[in-house]
Amino acid sequence: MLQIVIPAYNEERRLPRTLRELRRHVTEHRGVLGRVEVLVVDNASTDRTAEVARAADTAALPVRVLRCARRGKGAAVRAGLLATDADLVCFMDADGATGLDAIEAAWRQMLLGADVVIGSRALAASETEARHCRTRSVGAAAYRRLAGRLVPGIADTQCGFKVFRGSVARQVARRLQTPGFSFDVELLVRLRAAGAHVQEIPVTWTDVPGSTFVPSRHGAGAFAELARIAWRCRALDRPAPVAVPAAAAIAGGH
Ligand SMILES: Nc1nc2c(ncn2[C@@H]2O[C@H](COP(=O)(O)OP(=O)(O)OP(=O)(O)O)[C@@H](O)[C@H]2O)c(=O)[nH]1
Ligand SMILES: [Mg+2]
Repeated sequence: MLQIVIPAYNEERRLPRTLRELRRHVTEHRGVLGRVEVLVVDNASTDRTAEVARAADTAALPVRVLRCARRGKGAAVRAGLLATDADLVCFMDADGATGLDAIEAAWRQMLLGADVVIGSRALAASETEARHCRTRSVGAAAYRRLAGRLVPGIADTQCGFKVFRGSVARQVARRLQTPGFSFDVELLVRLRAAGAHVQEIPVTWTDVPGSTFVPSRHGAGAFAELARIAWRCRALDRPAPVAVPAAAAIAGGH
């Protein structure tokens, strides 16, 4: 069974289409994926996020809604991963920005021995359609440089699509402390330190309007979280960087 965690904050507009597409995709790939279940993690949404999620609950794709008392994407993903019990778990964003073929691609990598497969918008074969403003692009480049020092060799730490062996996800989620958007970096630092085999795969990524990441509101916090992660994880061993083709690292991240 595959359990998919979707953190959702005020996603009444974007979530229904994502769940519809997911249901269609899962139905088409039932033979490979087997049973699939969605856990939507909502915290303090002020719109109808929980209602639209419950309305999408079907036999073809069961959808459960979890509440998370702590605010932030990181806190929500952590709560979602800890609520899983499947052998294969994943998290993805409510906006459906990552093409769903990544699920089968990730599954193939798991069969080849990966413990964790992370979507990347920064590999040569990634297809991305970025439409971020200039301020955000400059901020994203600086962020990538700093994040890259914490997890060398990973081209895109921030893509909202990551797949795990269930036991690995739950083990690392227990330790996660970053509540905001930088939690992916802490996750990757801890996975590295635990010796997990992390494989980055190219994804197709489409910018979906309505982002909950507002650079003026969340940008500074994301950088501050990186500093805290560096401090907290300073004692963890960092195994050798994974090999990523040099020409591949071109974009990605906040
Ligand atoms: N539960 C919960 N989910 C959140 C919170 N903040 C963001 N999210 C979710 O995190 C996911 C990613 O957020 P997006 O709004 O797509 O932002 P992003 O992908 O980081 O940035 P873009 O590149 O602009 O899409 C979405 O599913 C959001 O609903 C939060 O505080 N709580
Ligand atoms: Mg997004």
